[in-house]
Amino acid sequence: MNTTTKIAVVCALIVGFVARSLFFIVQLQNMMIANAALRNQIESLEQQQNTYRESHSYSDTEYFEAMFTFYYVKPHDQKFGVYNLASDIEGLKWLKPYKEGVFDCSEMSAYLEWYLENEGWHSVIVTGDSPLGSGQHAWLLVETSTDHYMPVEATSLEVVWWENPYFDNYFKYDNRFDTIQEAWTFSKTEFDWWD
Ligand SMILES: [Ca+2]
Repeated sequence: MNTTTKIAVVCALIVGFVARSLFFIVQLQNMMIANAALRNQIESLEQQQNTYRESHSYSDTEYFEAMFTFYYVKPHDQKFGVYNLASDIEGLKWLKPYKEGVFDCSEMSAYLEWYLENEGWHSVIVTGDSPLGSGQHAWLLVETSTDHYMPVEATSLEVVWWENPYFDNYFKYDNRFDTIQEAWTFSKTEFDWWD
């Protein structure tokens, strides 16, 4: 290899090295630009998230949907029959004691409504003057044949039978709640048996 050729080779190597270095510098710059853009995007998303958190308050509907999504897990078939109902209630006992204002007729009714619904009984919570004339009360009406209901006393876990002298009074009430959502909308503290 003569001198001229050697110089040409060295020059070619130098040019190649410089070109490659320039390529890496450009690539590095591009990466840095992309990185900065990504960081800006993350910051912007974080700001959006913070703004959403600060400004967003859940509506009752959203809260209900989240809270009660799995509250009712009903069997496919509805149960009927007064004696079947009595049989399903028989043997149930309250493990939590009755406590006025904490776990009383309204919480017990709400709990029993939940239990019976999930056992296949269409049940509604009703409230009003006590059928026995002793102040305010809550109890259940359970559909035992189509559009016919039997009263159930949640506090004593008993069906109220036809011969009960106050039987008719059990169908006189002020409020009727088909679901816990309805009851909870009416009062946040009366029917919250889980709290
Ligand atoms: Ca119900």
